[in-house]
Amino acid sequence: MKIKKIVLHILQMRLKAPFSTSYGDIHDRELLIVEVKDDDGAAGFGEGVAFSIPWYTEETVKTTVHMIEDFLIPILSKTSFHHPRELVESFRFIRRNYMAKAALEGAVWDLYAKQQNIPLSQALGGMKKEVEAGVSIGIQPTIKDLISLIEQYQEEGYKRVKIKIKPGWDIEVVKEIRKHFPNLDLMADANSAYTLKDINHLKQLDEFQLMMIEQPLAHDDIVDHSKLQKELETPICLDESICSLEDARKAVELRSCKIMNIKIGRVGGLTEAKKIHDFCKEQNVPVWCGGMLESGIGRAHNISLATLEQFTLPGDISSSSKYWEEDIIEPEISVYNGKIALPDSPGIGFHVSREKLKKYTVETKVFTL
Ligand code: OSB
Ligand code: MG
Repeated sequence: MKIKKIVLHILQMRLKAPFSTSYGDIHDRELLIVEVKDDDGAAGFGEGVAFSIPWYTEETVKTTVHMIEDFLIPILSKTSFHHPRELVESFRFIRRNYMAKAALEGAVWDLYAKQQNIPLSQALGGMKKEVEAGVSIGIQPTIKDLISLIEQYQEEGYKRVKIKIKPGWDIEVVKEIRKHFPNLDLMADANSAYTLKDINHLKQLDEFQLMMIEQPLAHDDIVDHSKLQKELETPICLDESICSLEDARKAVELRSCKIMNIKIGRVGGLTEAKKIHDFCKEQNVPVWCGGMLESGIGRAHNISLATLEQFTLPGDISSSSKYWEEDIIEPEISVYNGKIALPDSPGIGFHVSREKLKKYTVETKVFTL
């Protein structure tokens, strides 16, 4: 494959409503769209999922742009390769910076699938024609607000709900939700808000049949999670702690979790994500696809990945309208009866609207290779 030109589009998009987690509130989404072009003018798109602030992992929009511009593009310009899976090896001597690698690799995967004239899902080996949707609801001002949001999402067809929890917004909230929705597929994400000192507190969750508790302890921990899982009936799902196949192997070996959340950006791209998927399949660990408040481009990558077999649980994959007044892809992503149908056009399968891309762009950087 020969990449001729790379364009970095830095966008600023306002969320419909602030998204609140144990860390704080997000009102605006600064995001990076990577576009790669070949000799024939075909374009592939990827999305950088880092935030403006390094609260989730250490990366930010600025660090991803820096990494892509000063390290990854120079490598790409000197590398000859036939398949996007070869990029992991070329990028290996750059430590971590997974979201930067994933953004560029993702654009190359889309371009590759378009050159082959096949959907990205097929290029990855996915067989599903639709994927199960799920919704992630941020911390709300009151439990009443949360209950009415859950009702609203159920009306829209969502069958699985994830809520965000933190100390002071956990046991009572889950208890109240269970009263209203005894059979709802419900899970809770703590984004590292607890420590091992909270074992007895977290044990109170065991009576509410949660599908899982996501990342209760430190963002980089697998040892304490293993101790916690021994004490908890509720399955632990790891998110922040899993940044590579090696991390996944260690977490399974230590029994630090029973379920894994796979995010393309967090693990350095689709190639590594697929490796983690394959490993979890071998180990009988169910996986699901996480979300990062992406635009439709990132979401389209997530949908393609989730067509792989071991994605047996609904992911944080929701409609474009969950976060955006207007998405930058056409058609927008829609949920019908709790599912999202795979488009059948080549690559990510959605058309990127130049007009909308431009409308939200605050900065553009162009590189000719
Ligand atoms: O921990 O899964 C998370 C959003 C931003 C950063 C981290 C997380 C999330 C979500 C929302 O839970 C998932 C989504 O709908 O994109
Ligand atoms: Mg999470």
